This record gives sequence, C-alpha cells and structure tokens, in this order.
Amino acid sequence: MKIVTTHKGSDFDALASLVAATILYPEAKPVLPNSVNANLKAFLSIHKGLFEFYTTKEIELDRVRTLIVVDTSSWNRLEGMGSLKEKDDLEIIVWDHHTKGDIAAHHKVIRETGACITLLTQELEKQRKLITPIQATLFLMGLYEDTGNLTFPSTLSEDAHAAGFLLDRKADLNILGTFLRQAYGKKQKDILFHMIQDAKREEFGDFSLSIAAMDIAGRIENLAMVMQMYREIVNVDVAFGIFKDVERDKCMVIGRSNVDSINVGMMMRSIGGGGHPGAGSALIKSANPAAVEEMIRELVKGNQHSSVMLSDIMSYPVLTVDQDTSVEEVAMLLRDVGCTGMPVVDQDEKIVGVISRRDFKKVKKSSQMQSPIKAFMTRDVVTISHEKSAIEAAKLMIKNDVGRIPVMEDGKIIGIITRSDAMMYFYDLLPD
Ligand SMILES: [Mn+2]
Repeated sequence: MKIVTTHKGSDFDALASLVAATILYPEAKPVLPNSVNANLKAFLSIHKGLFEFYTTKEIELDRVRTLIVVDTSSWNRLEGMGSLKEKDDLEIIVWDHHTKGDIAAHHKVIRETGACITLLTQELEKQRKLITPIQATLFLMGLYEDTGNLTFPSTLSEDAHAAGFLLDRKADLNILGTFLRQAYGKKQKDILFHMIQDAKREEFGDFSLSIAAMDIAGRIENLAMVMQMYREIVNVDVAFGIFKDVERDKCMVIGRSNVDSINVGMMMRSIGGGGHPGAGSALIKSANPAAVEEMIRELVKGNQHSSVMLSDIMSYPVLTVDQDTSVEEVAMLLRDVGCTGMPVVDQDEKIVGVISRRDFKKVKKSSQMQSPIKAFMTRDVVTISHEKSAIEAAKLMIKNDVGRIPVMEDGKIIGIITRSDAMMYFYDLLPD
C-alpha cells in the first residue's frame, strides 16, 4: 500500500500538496492529520465530500510499502507515523520546501520555494495532468497563504509562475478571498463591538483622537486589524487601543494614525515598542490601563510639538548651477559632488529649471557640450513649500515621477528633498 501524508496542524499549503500528490500518485491513499488549522477546518467543513481523506487510524501501517510526505521532512511533524520510522523495507518520497528535515528519503524534491505546492504544481504542469478548477483554487490558496499573496521575501519567480498556471486552470479568486480572510472571527468581532460601545472621541488641535481600553483573555490574533477597523468606524484621525491581558498581566498597546503630526512608530518606540508613522504597537508588562492611557495622552501632546517638517528631513545646503554654465562643466560638477541632478538658477538665484541624468540624454553631439545648460534643462520645476509635510512631498514625487524636489521659502530654495530623504522618514530610520 502507498500512502501520502503531511504535517500536523495542516495549513492550506499542506492540504494542497496532499491533494496534488494524489494526482501524481493516483494509487496513494491520502492521510490527513486530525489536527488542522482553523482556516482549513472551515474550508473542509464546506467542501466535505469533494475530497476524500483517511485518518491515521484507518490505515494499517504494517501494510504500507511506500510513504510519500509533503510540506515537511521531519518525523516529529507527522501524526501517528512513528512505527514507520523503524521499517527497513519502506520506500520514502518527500516533496518539501523546508530544507532541514530528518526523514531519509529515497526520492526527494526539496527546494526552498515560497510554498510546497509550487514544486508539485510544476510537476503537474510538466506531466500535463488535468486539474479541476476546485483543485486549482485549493492549490492557489496554499500558494498564497505560504507566500503572503506572493509578498513574503521567500517568494521565488517559480511561485509566481505556478500562480499564473493555476489561474489559467480557473482557480477562483472569490473563493480564495473567503477562506484566507478568516482572521476577523467571532473573538475579534466581540472586541470591536465592545470598543465601539464605549468609544470616546476628543478633538486635539487639528486632529481627532480616540483611546479605547479593554480587558482580553489570552492571546487574540489580529488585534491590529481590529484597531484599523475601529479607527475607521469611530471616524477619528488617531486611535489607540489598550488591551489588558489579565492572566499574563500585560498590556498590548496598538496605535493607528493617518495624520502627519502623530507619528505612532516614534511614540511606541519611546515606550519600548516600534512601528511606522501610521501604525505601531508596544507590549508593556504589568501595567495598569489607566496609567497607560495617561502616558499615551502625554505622548500625543508632546508629539505635536515635535512633528516632522520638511525642513527636518530635507538635504541642504543645496548646490545650484547657473543657467549659462556649459553642459560640460555641469556634468563635471555633478560627477565631483556625486549627484544625479541639480536645480538651475538665473542671475537673481531664482529657480528656472532642473537638470537630471534624463536631460543629459538629450545631448547628442560633442559640440553641444559647450552649450549653456539652459538649452537642455527641464523647465517645469516641481517645488514644495517648507511648511508642507513629508507625505505631501512623497505624493508629489510619485505624481510627477521626480526623485528630488526643491524646498522653497519666500521664493528661495532652502533645501532639497530627495526620494531617500522621504524613505528615511517613512521607514523610521531617522535618529530620535
Ligand atoms: Mn508550506
């Protein structure tokens, strides 16, 4: 007898790989562990009958001649297969994307792809096996779950290729969305409802704020998403949730902001957590929620005075070049200072254009190297007032496809904000 099985606490990648293996090895009986994760349980309860599985108990392990293992290569992740470990004449085949395992296989396909189902999908494609739309949907679900919709750094082009193949085989994205977005369940809903019932809202200068505090029992997943929904429903610019886990005597603080003046990441860092300007969290040991709320209020007040202005993150002094300078001289200057572009000014230091690498491509003949730079510069200059925020600067860069924007005060250039300045700000790389 041949059997195919996968790891305990099975996820969609495990189930998908199990089903795919039964297409590649039609005579193998699929054995699904009893312990499967919550998303998978929901999927199986609805798709009962579409897939047939055996439990370990239903299999006479003595009669197993071939064991096929997918999405793991470790004995201790299998359920009830211990006796097979000692069997001498057992043939073992492993398909896995985890490279550290202790199962000694006779045949194996083990590579570090984003999902195990990618490896099996490649084989199905190679062997031109028929797969049904519901199988394709399940396979794509496994692929998306293990690769975070192809966004995890472990994702390879092979994973994306497999996703394309499965979409060609009519994988249904509507079904996918239903099962992969189970993170908002009953627990999360109850918490959100409680928070909304007690929601307080206060105006704080130029933004609105709401702080919600509540007790929770044990670990609750996806509180960050609950906070995001809370902020949207209560309709405030800034929201903080203080979740006290009574048993473990810990407070989880989660913040969300969509105004520049409140940098949640910076605030959370000052109380031992972390995050980005728009979102952050911190875990505080044995804290009392009232004290935490007071602390957040103080931080919000303090944060307002130190909100980041463009003048804090721009680069200066700014090198400019006169519009009558020759192309050759400008090219040399740029090379010497290691810049890719520069504002061009007239005699009164007024900005009249910018020169960038793109403009130099317009220079075709060597005689043009002696022409004034104004003949090649870009005349439509995007500038920004020093009073604007980093987010506004970044939006301008995206809209106009420019990497540097002169920062103006009273008609004069006082600095320049570059793409990397903006990125430094967004990724919180600024020194505190
Ligand atoms: Mn996997």
